[in-house]
Amino acid sequence: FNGLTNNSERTKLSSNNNNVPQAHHLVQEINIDQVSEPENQLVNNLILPDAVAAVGSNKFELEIQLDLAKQQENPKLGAEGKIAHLTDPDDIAQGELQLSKIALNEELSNHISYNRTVPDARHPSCRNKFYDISSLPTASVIIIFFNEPYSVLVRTVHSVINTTPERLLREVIIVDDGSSNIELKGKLDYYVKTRFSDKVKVLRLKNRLGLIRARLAGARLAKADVLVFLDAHCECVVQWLEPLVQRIKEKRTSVLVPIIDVIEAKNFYYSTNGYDTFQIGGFTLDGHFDWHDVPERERKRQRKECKDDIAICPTNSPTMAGGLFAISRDYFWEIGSYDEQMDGWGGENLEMSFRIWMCGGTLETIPCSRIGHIFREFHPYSFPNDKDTHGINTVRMAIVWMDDYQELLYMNRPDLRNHPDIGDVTHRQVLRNKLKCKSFEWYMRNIYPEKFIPTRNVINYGRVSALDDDRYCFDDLQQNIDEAYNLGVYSCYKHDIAPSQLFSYTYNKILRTERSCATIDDRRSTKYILMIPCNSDEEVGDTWTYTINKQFKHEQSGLCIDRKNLDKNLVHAAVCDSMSMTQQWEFQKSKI
Ligand code: LR7
Ligand code: MN
Repeated sequence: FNGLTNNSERTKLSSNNNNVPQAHHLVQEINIDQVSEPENQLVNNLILPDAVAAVGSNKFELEIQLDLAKQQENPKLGAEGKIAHLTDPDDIAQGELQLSKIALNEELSNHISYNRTVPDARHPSCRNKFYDISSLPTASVIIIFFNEPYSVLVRTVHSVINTTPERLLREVIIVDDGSSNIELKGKLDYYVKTRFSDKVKVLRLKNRLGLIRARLAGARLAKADVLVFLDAHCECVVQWLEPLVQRIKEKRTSVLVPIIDVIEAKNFYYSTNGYDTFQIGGFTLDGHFDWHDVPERERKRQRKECKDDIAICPTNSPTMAGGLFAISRDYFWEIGSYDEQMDGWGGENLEMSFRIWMCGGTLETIPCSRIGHIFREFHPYSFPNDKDTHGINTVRMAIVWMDDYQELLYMNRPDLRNHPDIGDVTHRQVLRNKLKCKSFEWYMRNIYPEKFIPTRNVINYGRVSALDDDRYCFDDLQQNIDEAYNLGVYSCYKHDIAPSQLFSYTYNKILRTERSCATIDDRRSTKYILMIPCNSDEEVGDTWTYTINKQFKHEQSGLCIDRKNLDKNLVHAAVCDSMSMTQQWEFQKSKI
């Protein structure tokens, strides 16, 4: 269970771009002319070729030597992906400061070897797999970055090279999306030239184009059979690439994601959560990616497809997180690459997920491929013109791909309705026609049938208001809805249904929101109504009767939802009383 991931994806945009530390006083100016071509280029490890030693006085060389010296202080720090700690009080303070400013302990990263190992977190069956390297497709790995901490980025490149058979790795393309951090300029160029073979290429974008166009720029340069995209803060588990390219060899139109492990931003701990508990992707109707357990439906399909070993069977995933995936290069372009007019960050992952499924491809998690990703509590950068690029991109996606389901997005994000910055999406609609893609309804019924739709298979939906008093509507009271929370009441919103007040009562007699189902919390003397996370109706046992007296009666306990003696605006379950006004509720709809 990737506990951090939901929060990471849903993190509020933060804008402390100016605070990105540029502490490397040794770099005064950039002069790439000083970089001499080494004759003897080494891909792996940090052995200095003679030709490079000769330019040891170069200021970048000096700085790199200092970096390496730092890592030599404790060469085993963080090895095997273990928790790492700084010891020097100044370093510790510096790390704390960076955590608060860029959501990552850069100082700690600077002390950990570029070549540290991570644990082999794979299912044991993966180790018995044989891959015929000489017959597999080759890969171009594309790593985009914007003001990424230097040592984190460099470690990502080392990790890719250290864990990949030479023959399969055609090239690593690192794309600088207009970073301002000076360490990522001349010093990085010098490092790449002197420490890596020309397998590693640096592509510089003149201006910041956002992650979607940065990936496109990298893809245009790539030459291998398969494109692999990675975030700039990843570390790979041994043999991560083979199962991906193998699968693409078997099925050209499969788009593949590894299991994504969590690397902790504060201590670089590589946490694996066991090998058989990985999750797949879903989405929420406010336009965000989220994680879910593999449903029984998919397990059934796998039992047919991979009789021998279900645990490592390719696992269909309705969506992907977006940052780490492999796709045939030809297929990437055939299927419409990306929507080039998407700016900044966000939305492209759901767009690509829906497009792949609707237009004839498959999106699969490959369990024998595992990659760690550093999850940060907030974004360390601000967004172009401070726009909500995630929201805008998501509307672009929804107009093209979601058909009538678009309305559900606006119900959950009223601010995105008729947003002025959406731009034109005609070319993407033309693409959808050209590729003869299926409908979103088809996608929902066949690829993500367990997803609950608040307006489908329901007896009623809308806001739930006290019968006689519109100061009381069911409301989540802005609690964290990714976890269990207590049902509350709040003033009914007048004009539209507020997302926090959107409830459904299903044919299965479940009282729920998009993501939570109502049960009773009987751990305390006051029996609060507990809303617990649920994806499908099958996940919760509790049912409710809507009585002739307009009560919600809990069938298992016989109690009714009551707003008497509100405590912190929370309702509770009480003995049913058909005369009590505080137990009477009705669904209302306005403007939907
Ligand atoms: O303007 C930018 N230009 C960039 O080049 C902003 C970012 N970037 C780079 C950045 O340096 C990083 O390498 O783009 C990459 C992704 O940015 P992150 O790491 O800030 O994003 P994230 O990991 O929080 O977000 C996830 O969702 C994004 C939606 O647009 C992207 O698809 C990210 O790739 C994606 N990350 C993952 O899927 C990793 C797994 C995490 C989860 C969930
Ligand atoms: Mn990331």
